[in-house]
Amino acid sequence: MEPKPASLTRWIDEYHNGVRYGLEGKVLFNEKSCFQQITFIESKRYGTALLLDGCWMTAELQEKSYHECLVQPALCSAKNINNVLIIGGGDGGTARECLRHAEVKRLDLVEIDRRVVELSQKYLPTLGGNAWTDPRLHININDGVEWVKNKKGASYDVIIIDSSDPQGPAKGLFNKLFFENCKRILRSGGVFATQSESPEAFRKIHIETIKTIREVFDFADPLYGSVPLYPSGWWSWTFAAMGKQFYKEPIQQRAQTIASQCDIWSIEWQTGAFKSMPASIHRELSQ
Ligand code: SPD
Repeated sequence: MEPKPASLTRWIDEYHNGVRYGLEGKVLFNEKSCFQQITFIESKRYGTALLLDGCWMTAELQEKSYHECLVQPALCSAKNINNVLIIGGGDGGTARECLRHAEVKRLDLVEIDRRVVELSQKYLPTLGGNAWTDPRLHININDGVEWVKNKKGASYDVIIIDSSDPQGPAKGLFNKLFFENCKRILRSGGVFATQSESPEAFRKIHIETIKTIREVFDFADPLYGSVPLYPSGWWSWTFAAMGKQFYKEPIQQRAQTIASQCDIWSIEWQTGAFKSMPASIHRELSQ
């Protein structure tokens, strides 16, 4: 194959704590929205990828290692999944995973930055796929913190927080008041899910997030997986519920219809991922 001219491709990196995480590629689009710097790149290894404020969010050829792990433990285990809420998730990947379930009747997606939705539809169309035209999807360009604050109680069966790191527009999605409002609007038998950062690269935030969610819900547990694009490549998602750990008991029939088309998620994978908490984090959470 002919080598590409050097001017077209270069290393594009996220810098974090003295380490850089990069892809070889070229910038397709770059814009400063009202909220953040939005960049799409074309990479050799993972196809089109999105950065917000210089941090990797997703890439078309590895997004499933994030979106399946955030969505399926919750959607396969909540008592009902009629009404689902996503906060963030403007690239559409989380919505697509939710709408694979025929039982979902309504999906509210609340994204603060309209441009992330518009540009993801243009540059990353495979992420949202058919979700963008699914009549069950209702896109609300709004602040997720305000949305959960203003919502009446018992509104959703599943609440999913698909945020960026806790700075800029996502800062308010990691605090106790926000989690309390999520609990207030979650129906009985419901499951709350959030991305909870890396146990290595964002260790302090990771531990604080789990501790705070545990102060609010009866049960909260992280599961661990791998998202090669993100700092350290080692990532976590935390699930919470009232009454019992619904998220640890997937409903077989629901799970079976989904699992055959998953890249990562399966009941077996999930069981192992919930058991893979690093020993030192286990000790710290027990203090
Ligand atoms: N450090 C990056 C964390 C980003 C998690 N959310 C990604 C959004 C993908 N839908």
